[in-house]
Amino acid sequence: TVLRFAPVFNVAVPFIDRHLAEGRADKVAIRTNHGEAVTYRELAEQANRAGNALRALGIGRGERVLMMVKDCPEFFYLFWGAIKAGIVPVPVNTLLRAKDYRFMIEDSGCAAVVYSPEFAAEVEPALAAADPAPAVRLPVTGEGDSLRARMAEAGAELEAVPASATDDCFWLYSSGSTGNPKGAIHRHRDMVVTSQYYGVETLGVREEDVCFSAAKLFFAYGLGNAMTFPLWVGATAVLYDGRPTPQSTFEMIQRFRPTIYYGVPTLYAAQLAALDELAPDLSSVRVCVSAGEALPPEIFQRWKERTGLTILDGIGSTEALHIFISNRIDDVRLGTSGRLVPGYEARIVDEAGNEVPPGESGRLLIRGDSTARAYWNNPEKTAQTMLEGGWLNTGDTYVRDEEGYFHYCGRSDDMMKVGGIWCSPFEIEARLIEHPAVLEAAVVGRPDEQNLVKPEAWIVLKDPAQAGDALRAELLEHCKKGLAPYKYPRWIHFVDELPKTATGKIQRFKLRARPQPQS
Ligand code: 3UK
Repeated sequence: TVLRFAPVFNVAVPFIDRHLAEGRADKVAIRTNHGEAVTYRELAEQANRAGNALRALGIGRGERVLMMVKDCPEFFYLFWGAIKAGIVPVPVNTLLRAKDYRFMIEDSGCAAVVYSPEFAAEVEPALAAADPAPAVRLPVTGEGDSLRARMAEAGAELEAVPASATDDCFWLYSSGSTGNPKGAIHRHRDMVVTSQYYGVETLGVREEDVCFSAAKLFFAYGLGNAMTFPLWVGATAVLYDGRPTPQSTFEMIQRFRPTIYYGVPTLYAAQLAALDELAPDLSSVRVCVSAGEALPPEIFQRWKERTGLTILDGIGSTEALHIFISNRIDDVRLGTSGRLVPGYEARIVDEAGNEVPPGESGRLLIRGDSTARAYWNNPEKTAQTMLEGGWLNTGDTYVRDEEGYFHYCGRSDDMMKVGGIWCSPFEIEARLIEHPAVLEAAVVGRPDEQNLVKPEAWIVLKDPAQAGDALRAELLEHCKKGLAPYKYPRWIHFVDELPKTATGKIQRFKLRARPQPQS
C-alpha cells in the first residue's frame, strides 16, 4: 500500500474518531489488569476531555506535556487528547530517577508534567529542582487536583486541530552515548506508517486481535505494540500496570487471552526458566514478537519446543518509531533480524559512507516515512543521525546477505542494551565513581549464560586492600540506589588499572574481549 495523507490531517482522527464512524463505538478498545473495559466511544470522549483539560490549563499549540504515566487508559486519553488539541505529548520512561526527569523537564521546556502518583517520589524532586520548570504539574489521579478531576470538569467534545502529516506530533526520548537523552521529534504521519507497514503488512495485526505487550507504552516498541497497532485496525489492547515478570505476564495471558504477545529477549529467557515450574495456558496466542536487542537463536528454539509458538525478531528504534527489518510468520531466518519491512529502504555503508557489497559488514542506514525529523535542541546529534536525503544512521553494524536477510553484528559505539533498554556505560561509571572507595571505573556489556547483555564493571580502588565481597556488595547497593533498576552491574571486578589510549580514553573494546576473572 502507498499511504496518502490529506492536506489537512490530525492523526487523532484515524486512530480514535474513525472508529465511531465505522461502527465500533461499543467495541472494547482497552482492557486492564484492574478489570476496566474501555469502549471506543469512551476512549474518544475521554481523549476529548483530556485535550480540553490541557487547553483550560493554558497549554498552547506545540507546547510539550511530559508524561510519566504507567500503562493505563489515562495514558491513551492524555496522549491522544493532547495530539487532537495540537499539544505535543512526550511519554517518558517511568523507571528513571529524579536527575533524569530534571534533565528532560529542562531540556524539553515542557509546559506541563503529568505523572502517575506511583512516580511522585522521583518526579516531585525533579520538578522542585528544575529550571525552567513548568507551571502545570498534575498527578493523573488523587485526592486533590488531578488530571482525572480536570477531565471530569472539561467538555466531552473537541474539534481536532487542523495539522498536516508532516507537522510535529509527539516526542520520545532516546538515550545517547554521552548518557544524556535526546528528544526525537515525530510527526503526525509516523504512527500511521509504522501501524500499516509493520503492524498490518508485516505482522498481520487485524480487527479480531487482542494485543498484549510486556514492553511498556513509554517505549516506542510498547507504544506501537499495545496502542497504535490495535487502534489502527480497531482491535483490543490489554494493559498491565505492574512489573513484567514471568509470573505476571503468564497470568495476564491466561486471564485476557491475547492473540499477539510482545516481549524482549531477557523476558523470554526468564519465562522459559519459569516454564519448568509453571504450566500457563498460552493457547490464545498466535504469534510472539521480540525486539529491543537481538534474540538469541537458543531462546527462539526452546520457546518453540516448549510452547509451539514462533517468536518474530525485528529491529526497530525510537528514531524510526518501530520495527523496520523483521522476520515474518511464514519467513523466519534464525539468528537474523529478517528482511526489510515494506516502506523502508536500507544501505550498509563503510567508514567513508560508501555502500558495501552483500556479505560485508558496515553501518546500517535506513530510510522511511516514520523516522524522526530531528532531535530537539541538539543540532550536532541531529546532523550525525538524520543524514542528507532522509537517511537515518542507526548506529548498528549489520551484514546483508545475498537473499536480503540482515545479520546483526553489534552497536557501532559502546552503548549496551539491557533487557531491551538502553544503558550508557558512562552513567553507570559515574555512579560508581561517586563511591568514596572507587578511583576509576569502566563499564561494558557482557553476555550472561543466556547470551543476554548485562553491565559488567571493572574498578580501580583507591586502596586495593579494600577489594573483596563486602565492598562488592556495598557498591551494588550504591548502584541500585542511584540508578534505574536495570542498570546495576551484574559483575564487579577489581583491577589495578584500566586499558587506556595515549589520550586517556578508556578502551572498552579491550575489556569486552577479556575473559571474565574468577571473582
Ligand atoms: C537495538 C536491536 C538487534 C539496535 C525499538 C522495536 O529497541 C528499540 O528502540 P531503541 O531506541 O533502541 C534501538 C537500538 O536497539 N535493537 C533493537 N531491536 C533489535 N538489535 N536486534 C533487534 N531485534 O541497536 C537499535 O539501534 O530503544 C525496538 C520497536 C521500537 C523500538 N523503539
